[in-house]
Amino acid sequence: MLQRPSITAFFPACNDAGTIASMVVTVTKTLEQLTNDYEVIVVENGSTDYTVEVLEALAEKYDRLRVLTHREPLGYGGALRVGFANASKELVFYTDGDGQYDPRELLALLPALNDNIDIVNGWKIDRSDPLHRIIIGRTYHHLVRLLFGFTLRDVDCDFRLIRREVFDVIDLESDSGTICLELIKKLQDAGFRFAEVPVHHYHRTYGKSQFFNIPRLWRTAIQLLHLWRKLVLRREHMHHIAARRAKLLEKRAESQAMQQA
Ligand SMILES: Nc1nc2c(ncn2[C@@H]2O[C@H](COP(=O)(O)OP(=O)(O)O)[C@@H](O)[C@H]2O)c(=O)[nH]1
Ligand SMILES: [Mg+2]
Repeated sequence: MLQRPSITAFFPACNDAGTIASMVVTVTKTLEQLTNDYEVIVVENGSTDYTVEVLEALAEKYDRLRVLTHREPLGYGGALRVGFANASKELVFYTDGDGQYDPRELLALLPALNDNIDIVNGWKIDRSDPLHRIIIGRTYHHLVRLLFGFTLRDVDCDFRLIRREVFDVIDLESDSGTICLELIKKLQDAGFRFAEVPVHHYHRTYGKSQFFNIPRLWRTAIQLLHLWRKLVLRREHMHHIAARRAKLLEKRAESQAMQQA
């Protein structure tokens, strides 16, 4: 396990007024147990409830909190990309702002991150969603596993700890929820190594899912096919990955040699 690493924690948030404050407070307390070099980021956009007011009040009290609000629609993928691009610490932890995961379980992710691991991915012990979502979720899981050749247990678990340097190797383009597939596929293809840790998943206590409506599901299906064509058939992302990964390994070897000297 890394000794007192520096950590960025971020949450995407859209209409999460009822949960975002407890997420920020809980993650701050958790990070304080792990390190004194941390920051918390909330990527907000499109909220029509009082999320923005809550975030403004929090930012006055928490000086490590950075609130990034965008006027233009980002989509879930766009919000994650903003989070990754603005993360400045060695490790990046993210989960959703809707309170369906418990940020304290970051304490379970960190010990799994050793020298041989680049990403610690959660897997949901028990999915707390309505039955029809669980059935559709399982079908989706098996379908994308087959289509993209995933080996992870739960690609769709938005509770992850990632070494920031992997973003020097892979670029992300998705605007929608398919970003998780893009992220895992590219990390897998770039040879990064995963550990998996069980995490709890809770029912929504506030607001409603941005994803789960028919037009959005339809759009997701189309985006999934596009992504498959790009990442599995064409594999264009592989062109730059090899060179960038070689550079990263060189950098790692150099810093290891420096530490030993
Ligand atoms: N900033 C931002 N956050 C989003 C967007 N879409 C979803 N989110 C946030 O991402 C999290 C997951 O979205 P949600 O609708 O709960 O997806 P579900 O949990 O799969 O039903 C929630 O905290 C949302 O507020 C978006 O377009 N922009
Ligand atoms: Mg959710």
